[in-house]
Amino acid sequence: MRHLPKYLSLEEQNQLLEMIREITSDAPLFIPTMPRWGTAFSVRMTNCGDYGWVADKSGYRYQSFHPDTKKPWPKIPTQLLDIWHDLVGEQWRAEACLINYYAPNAKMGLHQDNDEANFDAPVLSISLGDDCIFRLGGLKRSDPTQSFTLNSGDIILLEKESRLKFHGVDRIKPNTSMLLSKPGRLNLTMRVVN
Ligand SMILES: O=C(O)CCC(=O)C(=O)O
Ligand SMILES: [Mn+2]
Repeated sequence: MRHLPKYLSLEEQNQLLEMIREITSDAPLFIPTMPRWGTAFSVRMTNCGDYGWVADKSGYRYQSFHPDTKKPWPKIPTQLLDIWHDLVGEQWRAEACLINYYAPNAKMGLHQDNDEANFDAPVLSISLGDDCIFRLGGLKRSDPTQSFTLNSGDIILLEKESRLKFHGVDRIKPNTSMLLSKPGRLNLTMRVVN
């Protein structure tokens, strides 16, 4: 896994925040639920791009429209596509950008990103707002894991051998950043879907 600490300046982070506000006014955060049991995630989500990742009783999948409004997802803003191209190159086109919002008590269990058709393309993930404890494991759920802090403006890339590594967010460290107007964290995860 590639970790680029403080990749984004404060100005760039604020620009992204403004774009996220516009996206969420068109495509509001929704509450994803676990397949089968219907238990709610602690994270709130929305998306932009050709496809968005959703989770509900019927499963985990990508779809081209918001699960509540049924409207197509907003486009991925140019600034985000520029970051993608700077780090990933021109070979791949980002088709989906998942936006995760973590309130102070939210977390994300250990999982693989494997709902995409192709694992050759990297996954690019941006952290904004409060720090979090990120956990990275191996290719098997039972492999040893290590944890480290992600700060606002950090980018990580799951690529090559690390593309399918298990990962998750143990917890948020509230009030470690002043970027958002209230405690919490935003994560933007860009992926190639098809
Ligand atoms: O919030 C993060 O840093 C990770 C999010 C994530 O792994 C995902 O949405 O698949
Ligand atoms: Mn993930």
